[in-house]
Amino acid sequence: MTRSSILWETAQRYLPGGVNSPVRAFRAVADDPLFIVRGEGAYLIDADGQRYLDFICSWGALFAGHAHPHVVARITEAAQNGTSFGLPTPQEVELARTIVEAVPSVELVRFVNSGTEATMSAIRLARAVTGRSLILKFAGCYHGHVDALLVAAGSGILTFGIPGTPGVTSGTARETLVLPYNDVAAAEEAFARYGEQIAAVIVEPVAGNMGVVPPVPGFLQRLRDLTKGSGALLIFDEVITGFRIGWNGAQGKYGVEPDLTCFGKVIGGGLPVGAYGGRRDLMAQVAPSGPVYQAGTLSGNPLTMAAGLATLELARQPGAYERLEELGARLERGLREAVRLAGVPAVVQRVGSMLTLFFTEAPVTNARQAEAADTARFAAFHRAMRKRGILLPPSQFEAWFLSLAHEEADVDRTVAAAGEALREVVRG
Ligand code: KE4
Repeated sequence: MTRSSILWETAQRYLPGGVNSPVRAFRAVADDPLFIVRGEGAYLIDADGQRYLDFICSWGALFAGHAHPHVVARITEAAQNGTSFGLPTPQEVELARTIVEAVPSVELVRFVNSGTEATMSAIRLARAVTGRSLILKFAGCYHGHVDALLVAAGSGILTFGIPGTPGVTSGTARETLVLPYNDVAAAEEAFARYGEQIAAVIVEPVAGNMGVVPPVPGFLQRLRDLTKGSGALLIFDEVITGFRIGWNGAQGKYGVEPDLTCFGKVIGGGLPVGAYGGRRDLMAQVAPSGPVYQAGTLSGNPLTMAAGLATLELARQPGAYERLEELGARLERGLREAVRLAGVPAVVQRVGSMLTLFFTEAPVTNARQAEAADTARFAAFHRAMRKRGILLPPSQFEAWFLSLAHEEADVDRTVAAAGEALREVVRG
């Protein structure tokens, strides 16, 4: 018995499904999960001493790579002063200022402890300031496990949502409309029919949770125009893309300013974090400056703030994003060539340092096309890559991430392994 298999057996005795988040159970790739004991730069080491080149990067949070000395030093220094005070600290003011100065649409920001809390708070604020109830989201976009956003599309494109999981009531789901991503006509129809009832549209400006699906030209701007025209708010869920695809996030890349933005992952440098922010007149409605209640014992935690500040200091170094763009492009080129040589129907979709290899013929622009991917073939590919010491996110519908710790040699090794793994998968 390996240490990992003993841990896996034990974990299932104490944790639902043996994990603290479903995707970590590796069910989508029909494999046993890893138990990680250490991270080093672009690498993870499991309980049996196996080293893996890591493309999960804690689902995008580890922008600077694992255990970066600068990040560890800042967390250690903060920890030596105490872990939490439940009172304001200088670090939260400093990180808030960094975010406000980096993202033009954000004039005030509030820290919370997860992306879920960020989106939950943002839609509560939107409903409060508009006095409306309806939320519009897009199939394939994930915004955390908020009841109002764990909603599946109704029977027709313009029918209200149905609970996406047991425990979400039909009453809650009925206040959420779910449309196809990148479908401008459907969004126009929804606003024509329900515009006056819509409190907010929430969207991943680059989808990462159906695999990487970029916005088609004009999609985000159309959402901006439709929301402005109807008095609804536009919320960008930049929990993944914030400080990941650029210093100004997806809104900077695509030139569309939302009313509210949700952040997570990178701004906490691997410690629990979320944040929501936006126009001053909106955020000023949040308690205690306004009536919209939201609170959190560990919000703005000094260790998280220290990790976030250290990570953003590394991100804003000259050339950081250019380097990630070069590595991402190198990986994309290499994977496309490997797919061509193996003769496998697959597409590679990338924005900056986040990408997905879909086992499907045609480009993916929405959830229905993503769901057409051959998930069994992805699972076989994932296992073949793991066997070669390359750790991909254990689901076809996730993004691979590069960090500042990845190097050209890591990318070239991954491309070579992918060539072998694809040939193995094709042989079946
Ligand atoms: P958390 O509550 O997990 O911190 O964030 C929720 C969330 C919100 N918005 C977006 C765009 C997100 O991607 C997420 C969380 N992402 C997933 C992976 N794609 C987290 C991994 C997991 O659930 O274990």
